[in-house]
Parts: sequence; C-alpha cells; structure tokens
Amino acid sequence: MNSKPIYVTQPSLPLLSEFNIYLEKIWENKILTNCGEMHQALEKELCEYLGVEFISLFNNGTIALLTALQALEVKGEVITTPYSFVATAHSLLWNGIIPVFVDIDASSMNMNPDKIEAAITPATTAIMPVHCYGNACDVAGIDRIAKKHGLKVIYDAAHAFAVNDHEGCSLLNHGDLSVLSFHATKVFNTFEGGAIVCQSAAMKKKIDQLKNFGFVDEVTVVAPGINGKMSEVNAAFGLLQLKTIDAVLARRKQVSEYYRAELAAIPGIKLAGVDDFERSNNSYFPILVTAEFPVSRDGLYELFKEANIFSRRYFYPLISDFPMYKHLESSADTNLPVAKHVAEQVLCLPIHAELTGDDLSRVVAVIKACSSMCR
Ligand code: T4K
Repeated sequence: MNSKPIYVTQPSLPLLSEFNIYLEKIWENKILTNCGEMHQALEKELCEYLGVEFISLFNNGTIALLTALQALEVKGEVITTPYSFVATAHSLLWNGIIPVFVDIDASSMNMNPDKIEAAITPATTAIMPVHCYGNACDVAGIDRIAKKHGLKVIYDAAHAFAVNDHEGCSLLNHGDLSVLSFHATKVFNTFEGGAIVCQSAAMKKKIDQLKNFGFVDEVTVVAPGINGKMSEVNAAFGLLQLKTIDAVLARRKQVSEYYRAELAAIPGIKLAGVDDFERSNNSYFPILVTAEFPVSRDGLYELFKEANIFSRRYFYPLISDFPMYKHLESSADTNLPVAKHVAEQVLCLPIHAELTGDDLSRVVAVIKACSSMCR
C-alpha cells in the first residue's frame, strides 16, 4: 500500500524554531516545574481564551479527574455514563467510589438526565457526566436534579475545549468543576496535560495544594495530595498552541462541513451526536453505521484500514463492559440499551487540521464505494 496513512487525529505542531524560543527561556531560568513562569502564564491565557475565571493546570486529564473528586470530597456512589473513555470511571475506582451507570440519550450521546433520579440512592454524592465529543450535556437538566438532591456535579470536559453553552458563555462554567484533557489527541494539546476549571479562588487554592502533595508551605502539608503539576515545557508548548488554536478550530470546522455535505444523504450512515454544529469544536466526527448500510460498522472499519485510513470506534466497548465494571448492577445491558446500541454502530472518522482535500476525498470514497455495493 503506497498511500499515506490517515489517522483519526494528528496534532498540529508549530515550527520547532518557535518552540526553541520558549525552551531557551526555560534553560535560562532553570525552573523546570512546580508552577513556574510558563505555568502561570498559561493559566492566565487559558482563563482569557476560554472565558473562565479559575483554572488549575495538570499533567494529564486523568490525574485532574482524580483530584477533582478529592477536592469535592466525593465518596460513596457517583452517577456517570458508560459511553466514554475508560478514564472517566477509572477516576472513580481510584478514589474508592462506586460508579453507577445510567443510559445515554440517542441523539446527543450524552448522559440522559431522565435516567438520573432513578439511579440515586442514599450513597449517591455526585454526578459525573461527560460532554462527549465536545457536545454539551443538558447542563440545565443535570443542574436541576443535582440541586434537588444536594449532589455535586463534575463534568468530564476532556473533549470540550472552547465550547460555549446556549447563552454564549463557556460550557466549562457549569457544574462544580469541569475537567479538561490536553492530551496529544485533543483539539488543544500540551503533549500530555489537563486542567480543572473551578468557580472560586478558595477552590482553586485547594486544587493547587492537592496537585502539589498537599503542600501549603515548606513545612505544612494539609492533605494527602498527589503530584499532578504540569511541567514548564508542557506549559510553554500550550502557550505556543494557543497562538494557532483559532486556525485549528476553523480548519476542523471545514472538515466537518465537508463530511456533512458528502455523507448526509448516504442511506445507512447517520451523522451523530451534534445538536448544534455552530457551537461544536469538531473534536470528533462520529457516524453511526446502521443496518441499512451494506457493510457493518466493523466491516467499514476494516475496509478503512485496508485503505490506510485509521478510524476509531470511540466508545466501543462501553466502560461497563470492561472486567472491573461488568459485575456492577448498573452495567446490565438491560439498563443501558441505548448506549449498547450506539457503541455497536459508532465510528469516528479522521478529523484534524492537517487533513488535506485529497485525504478527505479518500475517506469519503471508501464510504461511497461501500454504499454502492449490493445496489
Ligand atoms: N475523559 C475522556 C472523556 C477522555 O476522552 C480522556 C482521554 C480522558 C478523560 C483522560 O484524559 P488524559 O489522561 O488522556 O489526558 C486516546 C487518548 O490517549 C486519550 O487521551 C483520549 N481520551 C482517548 C479518547 O483517545 P487512544 O488509545 O485511542 O490513542 P492512540 O494512541 O491510539 O491515538 C489515536 C491516534 O492519534 C493515533 O492513531 C495517531 C494519533 N496520535 C496519537 C498520539 C498519542 C498522534 O498523531 N500523535 C500522538 O502523540 O487514546
């Protein structure tokens, strides 16, 4: 096979010479980590860019999720979605919390708020929804239920960089805390990285202490904290990435528009998961391959591979099907019929700012070739 590989995602990298300018500064200062100049500058710039008041940077999204649960002192049971990357539920297990899975909504692919109340028990302390693919959860619905039952809300916003709510404000300001991932595969990346967005200076202080072993000063430790700090090199890369993020988001939008125009009328292919393309950050492009399509979802996935195109089945299998979750009562297939169905049909097409027109034609050509089979 001679064609170049097309991956589900690829990071957009700046010129190395531009990054060197930042590295030279770090070499000069010899401050490599522990919330130095770059770390502070990135927190400030992200607050401005995202339209949030308080942000605390982390070395990855998973440690940020673990710490968010610690910061809110969440215990017992937490209601969450099975339709996500496994880190969502793993963060609960690492805190000794029992995940309780509820089903998703078929069109948004996010937690269905109508299913939450029936899952609440006396042990429930919080809800952890996911803005899956960067598409906003029903934040108003979730907020109403949380208030009524005195529950905390931690949004796993790993995919939701630069997404606004219906009022045009940052989606990250909803809930008690929102957790971002800046992994290499994300819209905005710092190689590895993450962040917690919170709503008060006091909470930011608590989170900042928790990510630094619980230190308040040289001789005072107030909590069993962890090492969750983002390094200066990662923060410097983030500062550089912020300079091009608008262009990256604009290119992703073009890719999404192209796919929508090309695929909308193909029988058996359903464009999935986005209620409002204008607000989307186009971090993923999920399609559902339904029974009407001549080839199964897995068949299409394999045909893509033969064409050197690497789509992904995010999020199959469901988290609730992994061995450490399978025994839970809430993992029963009968409790999660919509999530189960969607996980069997979903395929995420390549979407990133580096894709060329030729790349996009190759992706669409595979689908169209399948579509014309048996017709
Ligand atoms: N919550 C949610 C909802 C999440 O989706 C995630 C992470 C988290 C929490 C946890 O956040 P972090 O702790 O990761 O910050 C990837 C990512 O590793 C993971 O971050 C992400 N979600 C998940 C959805 O996807 P894989 O195993 O699919 O990645 P991988 O290595 O197969 O990469 C996919 C493609 O991306 C590759 O085929 C090529 C390209 N790629 C990848 C990497 C790592 C690059 O071009 N460059 C790279 O450096 O998990």
